[in-house]
Amino acid sequence: SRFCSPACKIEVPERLTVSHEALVRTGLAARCVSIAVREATDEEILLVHSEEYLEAVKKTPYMTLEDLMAFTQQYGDVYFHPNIYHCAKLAVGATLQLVDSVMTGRVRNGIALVRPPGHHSQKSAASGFCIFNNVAIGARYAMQKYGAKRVLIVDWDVHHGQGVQYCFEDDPNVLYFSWHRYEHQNFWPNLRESDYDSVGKEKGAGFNINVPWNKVGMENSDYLAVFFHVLLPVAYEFCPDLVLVSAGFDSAIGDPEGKMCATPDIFAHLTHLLMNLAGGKLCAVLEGGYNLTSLAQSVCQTVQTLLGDPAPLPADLGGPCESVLKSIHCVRSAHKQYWSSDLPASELSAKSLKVAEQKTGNEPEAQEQRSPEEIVWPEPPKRLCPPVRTAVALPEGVACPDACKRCSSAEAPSSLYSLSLHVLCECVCAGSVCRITVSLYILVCVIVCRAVHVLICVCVCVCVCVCVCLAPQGCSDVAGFMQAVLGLLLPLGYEYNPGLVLLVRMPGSGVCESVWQQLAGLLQGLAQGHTLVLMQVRGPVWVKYSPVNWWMCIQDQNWQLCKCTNSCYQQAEYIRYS
Ligand code: Q9C
Ligand code: ZN
Repeated sequence: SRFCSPACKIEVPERLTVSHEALVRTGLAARCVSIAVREATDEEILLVHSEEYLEAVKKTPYMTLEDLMAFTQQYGDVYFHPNIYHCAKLAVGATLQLVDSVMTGRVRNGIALVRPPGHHSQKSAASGFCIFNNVAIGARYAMQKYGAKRVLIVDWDVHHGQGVQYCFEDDPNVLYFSWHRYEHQNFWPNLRESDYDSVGKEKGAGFNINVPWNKVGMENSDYLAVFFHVLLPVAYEFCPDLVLVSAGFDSAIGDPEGKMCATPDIFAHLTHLLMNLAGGKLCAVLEGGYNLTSLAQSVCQTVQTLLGDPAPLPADLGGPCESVLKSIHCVRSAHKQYWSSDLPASELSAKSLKVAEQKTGNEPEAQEQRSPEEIVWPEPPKRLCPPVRTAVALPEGVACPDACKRCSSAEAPSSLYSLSLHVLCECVCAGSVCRITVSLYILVCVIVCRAVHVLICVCVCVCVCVCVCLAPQGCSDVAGFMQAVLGLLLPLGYEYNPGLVLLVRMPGSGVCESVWQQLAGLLQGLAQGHTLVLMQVRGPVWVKYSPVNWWMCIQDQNWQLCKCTNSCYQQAEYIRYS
């Protein structure tokens, strides 16, 4: 239309309709609670923006087209349609309704599908399709209204949310993380301050984290590597009360702005990895995303994970590319003095480094020659949606934990019990051959005895065990333990892509409950959530596993994923975990 300048052609209403239609079509919308939107008040908008700017925007619905043009030209890559003030107030209002719902505990988490986006807008300026800074206002609102002490903002949009950075750069209560296409400052918004060395100012030094993508075509393994080696160690140390996600999906494959190659299913993992923070309080707010197919798929992956369904198997991950390793190294160096997570970048998993070496220098730039419309990728496969989250096999007299389904003694197979112990015993003998006939990859993580000893046994097919010991310092070293989990165990696990995660918690392992829960939660991003946990509590050994479908398979001693279908569930009346 005549309101649309070329720069804004891609920020279209269909972005919301296709996303919502996809949620309805896949049955995900029906599993969500819809929250009514409202307009934000002036007072709320003024949490971030100046009075002059708000008053100026307020006048735009009444301006002539010429005046609108002139008004627009003060800013970069943004357009003022006569309706946009109204829409922008609704976008902020929807974000705040979500923050209310999550902070009051009405819902655990959620996503606000809004337009216009917000992360580029500043105190007194619109920018990059953004009028009001939805997420920044959301953060201030959560702190003011609910007393949130620390808010983490994760900006996975492909652009730098400079508006959010400016808003919080001297504020140690808001940790802002953004990765963004940068290409050594050659990509919009071409700011010097989008580079890794903008770490925040004064009291806020260390609370602004920029990860520049200096090449296009970044893949799933690049995104995960940045989460494992940069964001998550700091996020865990920061210990937020609330996580806000500037959820732009222009970082997904097929996007004309981002030109990246990460597939929509990666957002299931990114979401999962953030869901253990802040007691699960997570509000995602839509920012960019301009390939309608990729956008809708990515939104569905995010929502399905927020609903609690296990993440899909990560497809064929390598290590991060050389350019990303450099960025990771630079960011970690710049932040070293502010955070205790100071593993040097050279301790990235050996395999990652090897892959990176092989790639050095001669990155194919194939995607660059293709126009985004020509890029094709398979539709993400249907994900598991197990009706029971956690089943437990308990000795008599031990109470069933909340939200778990107890297996009756008939269901709790002694064969499972002995088989699992057998697996354990075989794996504990480092380097010995696993004699069980397992055709799936199994990632075994064993925590043994007094000193915190993490033993990761990776059983490759039928035989070989690879064992790694780390963090033997003892139980007080929670930070060291989490570092080992994030910096080594998870990257290894994701590359290895097991079909089952077997977790063994020995008594007196010294791992405190909260750290144990984090470990178990994080590892459930692997193997489509198929986790088998062996625990010993005061004497009798008992077994806890999740999702439920595993005992059936193991009871059969057949170990076939395909056996874990709905027919398993029908044999017992399982409760539904909400
Ligand atoms: N090739 C968000 O994603 N540049 N904003 C457009 C046209 C501005 C993106 C240049 C991109 C702004 C929220
Ligand atoms: Zn963007």
